[in-house]
Amino acid sequence: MDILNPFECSEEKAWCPGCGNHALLEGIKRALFELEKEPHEVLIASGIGQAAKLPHYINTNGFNGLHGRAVPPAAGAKIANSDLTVIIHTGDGDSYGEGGNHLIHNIRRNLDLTHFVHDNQIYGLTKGQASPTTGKGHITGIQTEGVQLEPFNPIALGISLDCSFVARTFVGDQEHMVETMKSAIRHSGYALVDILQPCVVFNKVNTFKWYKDRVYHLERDHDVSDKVEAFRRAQEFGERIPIGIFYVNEKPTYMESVEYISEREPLVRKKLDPKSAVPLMDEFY
Ligand SMILES: Cc1ncc(C[n+]2csc(CCOP(=O)(O)OP(=O)(O)O)c2C)c(N)n1
Ligand code: SF4
Repeated sequence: MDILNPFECSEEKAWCPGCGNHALLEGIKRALFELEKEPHEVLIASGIGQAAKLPHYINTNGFNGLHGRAVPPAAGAKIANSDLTVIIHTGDGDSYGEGGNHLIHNIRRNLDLTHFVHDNQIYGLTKGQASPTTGKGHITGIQTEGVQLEPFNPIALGISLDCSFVARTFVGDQEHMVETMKSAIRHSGYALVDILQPCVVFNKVNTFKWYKDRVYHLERDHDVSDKVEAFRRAQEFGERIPIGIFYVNEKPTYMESVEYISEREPLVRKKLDPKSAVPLMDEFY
């Protein structure tokens, strides 16, 4: 244990040895430490799944909600306390399946949230059913003849919705992952980062080696403001898989663009006056 890192937590982890979540957890602790954040300044919100256990294993504020519902409480916390660094950790099933609607509309709202999707291309916690990112033809215990549907493309979705920051990284490239995490956390606006990770038990197709053999860095001169080129690169997922920051679209955040919020003090700084509740209690009692 690195006693110098205030994000360390001694809670025993309920993940298999070799699960990509271990490297991801180490990466987020390092990213926050290198950004000189303090544990009390950070909130990590998650839903349900193996990925969603992450707030249990890091020393920050945490919110563990319902499957697919990590984004709304994260958005609420940010609106109530804009000083917080709010980070969402979800699985691919959690955010691209059940919680897809929240993802879409929060990309549109552009709150200053960082969203890390642990993409193991499978439902890990519920024992290996296909998720939206599982490849076509992949045989699982339920999809016994192979997945019939085309996989969901989160990078293309983010770019098409003009998401303000869209990136992909891989747990097997720790330097790249930590730097991408730091850029996403520093970014003002909704930052969506798809993080490729193996599930060593239930995904025998997209293994660590499978990813390692395919991922390569987007070129240094990749123009993150070029939406058409970013979209073109987002189509590449097969024998070669680009990782890096695909698209950055600087625009006002929700807090800046909604007058009702931007003109008022965040809720968390308002003085409480318990007496002001009395007329309401009288009215409804
Ligand atoms: C509303 C609801 N639907 C379904 C479930 C069952 N469920 C729990 S976790 C999960 C899938 C988790 O997969 P993913 O989000 O990809 O995360 P992973 O476990 O792979 O990290 C499902 C379907 C649930 N708990 N609640
Ligand atoms: S089943 Fe898969 S996702 Fe769950 S802890 Fe094990 S390796 Fe990780």
